[in-house]
Amino acid sequence: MTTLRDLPLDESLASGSLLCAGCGGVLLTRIFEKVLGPKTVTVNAAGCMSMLSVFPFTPFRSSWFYVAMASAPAAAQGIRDALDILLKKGRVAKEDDLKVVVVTGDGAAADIGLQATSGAIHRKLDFYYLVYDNEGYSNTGFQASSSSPYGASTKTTAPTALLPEGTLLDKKDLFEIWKAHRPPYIATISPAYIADMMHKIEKASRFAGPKLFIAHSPCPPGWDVGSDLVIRLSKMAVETGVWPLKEAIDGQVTHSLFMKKRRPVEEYLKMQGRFEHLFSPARQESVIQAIQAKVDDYWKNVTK
Ligand SMILES: Cc1ncc(C[n+]2csc(CCOP(=O)(O)OP(=O)(O)O)c2C)c(N)n1
Ligand code: SF4
Ligand SMILES: [Mg+2]
Repeated sequence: MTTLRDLPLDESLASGSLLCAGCGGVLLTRIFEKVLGPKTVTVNAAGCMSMLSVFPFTPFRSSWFYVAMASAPAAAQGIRDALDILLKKGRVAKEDDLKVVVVTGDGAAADIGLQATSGAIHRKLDFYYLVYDNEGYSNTGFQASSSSPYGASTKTTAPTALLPEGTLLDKKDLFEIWKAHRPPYIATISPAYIADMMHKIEKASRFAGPKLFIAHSPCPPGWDVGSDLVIRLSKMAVETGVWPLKEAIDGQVTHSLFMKKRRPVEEYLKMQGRFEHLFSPARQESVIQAIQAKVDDYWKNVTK
């Protein structure tokens, strides 16, 4: 019998999942795994990506470890420590060593798992940390997370007559939170810029210690966007300046793409139903301008 494990990685991740067509998170996870190669152990915090492996099937070529939302970095520490002990005792050969990779959603990364993450970075744990940032609790019906952007409608911030704007809270800046811990490598990535992503993974692999990747990850049902528009939307996020592509090596930030001229953020917002209330039935000019101002404010100090 052919199982998903027998299929090449590409086919199995595309065909085997219970996940939605066009899921940005799946695309990112697939490429990430592919670039890192089979000698990895993936530690998966509860969320949509944990639906990829449903016993007895798994699309992963390598080991996969499912863990509670709050605890992925702690589990990664245990696995890294176990591998190091086995290597030291000669029970695992150096060439059989595994890269430890946390795959997590933004809810786990920015909310309930932040404490465990902070501890792991502080201890200089040698691991990769991939956040597929779909800006909400997608797996449970798209409630707001602290990574949901200002003005967005989610299950828990749906516009009402009293609060027509959607959420008025700003997206938590996970990049800066990580940077304050001084890890060797941090980057943002996008499914519309795969070469940039591959280049960054390769670069990160030269460093021992915590390595963060925050990925723009459109969620077609949560963001109310067509599955066929996901890559175009991710490109628009970069071209409007909403999603800066950057990296920080030992705290020094550089942008991989610096645009002299950015598109208006409105072009990005209008592609998604989660921002529809900003344009219909009446245009909420002050909210749209506030979103544009936040993006302009970010870029005004960027020189490299
Ligand atoms: C402590 C705890 N609370 C709630 C849940 C239910 N739960 C499972 S997945 C999930 C959403 C996680 O959001 P995120 O990390 O952003 O991943 P996504 O669902 O977006 O893939 C929730 C709330 C849980 N597993 N554990
Ligand atoms: S709900 Fe969103 S994040 Fe979850 S599988 Fe579907 S598209 Fe992906
Ligand atoms: Mg999420």
